[in-house]
Amino acid sequence: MKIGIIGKPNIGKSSFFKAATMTDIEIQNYPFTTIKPNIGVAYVRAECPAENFFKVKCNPQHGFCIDGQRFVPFELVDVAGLVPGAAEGKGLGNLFLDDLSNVDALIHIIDISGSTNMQGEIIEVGKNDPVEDVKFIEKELDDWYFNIFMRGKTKIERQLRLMATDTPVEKFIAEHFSGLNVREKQVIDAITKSNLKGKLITLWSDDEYKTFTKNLRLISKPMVFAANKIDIKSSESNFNRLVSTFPQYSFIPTCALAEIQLRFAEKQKIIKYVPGDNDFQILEPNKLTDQQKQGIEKIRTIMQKVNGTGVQQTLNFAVFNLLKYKIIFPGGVNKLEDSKGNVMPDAFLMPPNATTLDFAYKLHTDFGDNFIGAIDVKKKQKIGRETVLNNGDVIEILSSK
Ligand SMILES: Nc1nc2c(ncn2[C@@H]2O[C@H](COP(=O)(O)OP(=O)(O)OP(=O)(O)O)[C@@H](O)[C@H]2O)c(=O)[nH]1
Ligand SMILES: [Mg+2]
Repeated sequence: MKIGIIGKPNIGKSSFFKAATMTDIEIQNYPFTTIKPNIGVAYVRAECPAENFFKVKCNPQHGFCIDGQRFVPFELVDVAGLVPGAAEGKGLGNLFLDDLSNVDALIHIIDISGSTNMQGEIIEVGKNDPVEDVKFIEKELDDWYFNIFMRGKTKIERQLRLMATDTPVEKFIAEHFSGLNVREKQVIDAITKSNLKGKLITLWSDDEYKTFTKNLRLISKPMVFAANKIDIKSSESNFNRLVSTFPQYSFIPTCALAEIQLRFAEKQKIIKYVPGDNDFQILEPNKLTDQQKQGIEKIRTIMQKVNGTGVQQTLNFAVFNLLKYKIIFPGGVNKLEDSKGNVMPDAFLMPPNATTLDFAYKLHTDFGDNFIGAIDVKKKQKIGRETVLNNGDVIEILSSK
């Protein structure tokens, strides 16, 4: 599972990425700092059953666990900034959207303070309207899908003519969009949502092509908005305006800069901070200058206002709310350790409809092929191969080998 970061230049995409992945990448206060994509590991935060349910200490082999909060890894991608007209080659163009073609969801970062213009140049705070930022990125993404569709339309129509009349069009459309990770089910949903069910593709109007590709984009690349730079004045009124202008979207106030500072201070053991918490504790007040103390208290004030820095909240929203993924832990009724004695060492992100059998295959092909049953370890109950798993389940797979 992979999530991409998108937005216009110079609004904090790489800062968000750096905070989430703790990798040392370039961040500057001018547009187009990032050209080549940054790819890294970010984490989703969830209750760890080891500490919270079984009351034992765990030893994660991937990700980590702090105070009963498990951090499970997934891939995050940060790309160059988009500017209006990117589809026609403005700015760096939109070729780098290819770097986002196989992501499952997008985090759209906005400068909520309105202190960057459409090209990402610094302007007076509040002079740019973030509502326009939402609109133009949507247009660029819609153009991206529309242009891909139009390039393949003739081929899709030809394929349909060659096939039996009842061959479903979604098969060919999904094939055409396979580079963007689009699945047949998503094409069917987009056709239904566009009221085009049963209408021959050759009879679709230009507007219907547009509606369909927009819906396909929304379904196959669901998006959450991070309203970044919430620490700057005038952000609050902009935030409220965005929420009322786009009631259909989800906006999370973020301060990527604060999250970077907190994670660094935590690394240096100056503070105790668990990513996603809405507060932190200063461990070594003597190590801080008055100025540093003031700075860190300013961060606390922002966190209290918007319930944390918003970075972890946005990552969690993308994984659990947009994609509806679930975290499943392998374990045994009689034994929570692996062969090396690590307690609940693994945690897997599974798609929404994943069954016990899917999980068996995720663990090992042999477990899937030789599946004879499974146990819900928390409930100590047998479950069937077709049982759809719940977030936080601990599952033991029984196999004949
Ligand atoms: N005040 C404030 N500044 C921020 C925040 N997040 C990022 N910045 C600043 O915004 C500027 C741009 O940050 P980047 O992370 O490089 O932005 P970007 O969107 O990756 O920029 P490009 O790669 O050029 O498109 C830097 O000066 C950051 O320090 C924030 O939450 N608050
Ligand atoms: Mg960048």
